[in-house]
Amino acid sequence: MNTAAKTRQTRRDRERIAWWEEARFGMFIHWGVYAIPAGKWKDKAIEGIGEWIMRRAEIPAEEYEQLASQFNPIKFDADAVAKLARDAGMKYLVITAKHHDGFAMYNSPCSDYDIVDATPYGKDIMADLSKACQKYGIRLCFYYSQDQDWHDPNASGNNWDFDPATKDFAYYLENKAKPQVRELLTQYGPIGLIWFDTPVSISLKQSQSLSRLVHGLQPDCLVSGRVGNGVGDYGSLGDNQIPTGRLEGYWETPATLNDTWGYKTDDHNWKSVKTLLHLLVELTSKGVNYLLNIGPRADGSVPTPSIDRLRAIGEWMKINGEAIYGSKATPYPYEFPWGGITQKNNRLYLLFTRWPGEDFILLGLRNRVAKATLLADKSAHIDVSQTRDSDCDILTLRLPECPDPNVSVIALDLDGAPDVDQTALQQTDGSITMIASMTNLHTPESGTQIRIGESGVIEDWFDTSNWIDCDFKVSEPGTFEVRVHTSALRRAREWTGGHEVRVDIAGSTFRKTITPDAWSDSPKAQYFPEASTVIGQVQLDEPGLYNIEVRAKAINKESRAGLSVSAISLMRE
Ligand code: JFZ
Repeated sequence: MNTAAKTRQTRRDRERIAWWEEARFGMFIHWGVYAIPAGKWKDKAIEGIGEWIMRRAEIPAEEYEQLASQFNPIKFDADAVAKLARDAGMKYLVITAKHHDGFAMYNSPCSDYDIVDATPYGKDIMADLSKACQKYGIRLCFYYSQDQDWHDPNASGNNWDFDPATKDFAYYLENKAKPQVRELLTQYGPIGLIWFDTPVSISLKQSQSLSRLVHGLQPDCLVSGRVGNGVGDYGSLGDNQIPTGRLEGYWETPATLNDTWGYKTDDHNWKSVKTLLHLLVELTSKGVNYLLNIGPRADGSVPTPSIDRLRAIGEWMKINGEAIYGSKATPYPYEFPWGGITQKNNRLYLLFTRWPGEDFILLGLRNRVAKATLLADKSAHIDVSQTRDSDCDILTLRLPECPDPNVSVIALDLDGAPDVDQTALQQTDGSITMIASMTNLHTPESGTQIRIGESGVIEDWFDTSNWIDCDFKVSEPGTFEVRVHTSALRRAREWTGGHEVRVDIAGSTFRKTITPDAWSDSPKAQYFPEASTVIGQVQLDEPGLYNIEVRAKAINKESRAGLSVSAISLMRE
């Protein structure tokens, strides 16, 4: 069962997740003794994310654990960290209690390998953080690596010190992981969620037993989907992953401010405030929580670029937060190049990452719009006019000057719940976009069946007897360039093409090899590359409803992703 498909919820499930759905935006904190090497080991730069240095450099556990004796974060200020989360507009805070390196960043009675017993600092930062979070109204949550533990011979992940053949994961689970989860849920007051991670060895029964343990100790505490095996109260997308189109169910994306979770001296690749706000729009408009990470240094201080960015987001949230908190995903089945849409009660929020200029047209909204309000300047006048043309509803807004070069928000008061045409309509720029979740999937009785994966992209297309089709509506006829878009997936981050497709549209048939004619520069493609392949040009002479079919004539056997179609697009020339 896919966690996110957990739409078959009990009333208890709905009660438990209500605060999290309202929150929409949280702080992740990756902090541990790995902040001491900070990406370097014996003067050598170690590739990859900072908290993985023990594994990437295959540091013997006996050597790595000496770091604890150097860990003395006298600059750590729990109050300042919780206040930073509050000032950023974040409503929950997830901190690494025990990451894959096995070191407990809290007072763990069941292990001496912890911040109180093994470091000169000797204080329990989680006790301080618990008080500070209560003071600022932030829900305290813990990240716990329940499967990988490179300090323990019975956990997964450390094959350079321990023989995998002798591991007894059940022993580890019962004698370290569960006791520590129990400690976290009994020592620090109410906990919002336990963020489990990398379920590599854990069985379904073991994932279920962990979830029962959490709910048994704190019934209101959520369990993240990375507890494994489709268990959990919500789903975790891949790191920094943005889905294609809106998602059903409950999802969260963990994301970095630069490219590492744990602090690295040399990672200065900080995302701009504009990019971070665009990511917030991308995720919230698709119904996905944004869990944005900071990585404190070994001395406990928080890098200034992190602080500056989070404070700037907080300033934006003060003005526009109503479009984020408690909002639900867009009622539209496709995406827009100008930004994203959220909805709450009988309001639509248009979050512009690109200001359209004087006139803005939105198609397919059947509601009457009573009022349009610019959140950054509620006194600004916005002319609203609505017409209908060739059975398509047209909303036109006459816009004021753009108030915020990063993201500006317009709220539309509707005459009822949003009612939107679900057809792929031709937009004012001539484009028509059919994202994967809008297509009809045709699967064979036997063989691998295609499906819409957790990130909204078609997955498991390895069998040529699968095919897809989609209707779309043309309002301005002409010659259209047809493209098929394919994306990397969580399980196959490298984009692969080489598949042979056949496309049938308006009586024309095209055959093409999937190659990257263009790469997407959208935020979602930063960590998961997406390419489009030009299929050909087609003449559509009449306005009206059309259909397009895509078949696979050959699948590249080298590809782990298969024919991972994310969208089909037409652009009028
Ligand atoms: C995991 C950790 O290994 C990492 O150190 C960090 O804590 C991150 C938030 O979570 O990394 C993952 C786990 C799962 C995926 C990617 C990175 N995934 O499923 O794509």
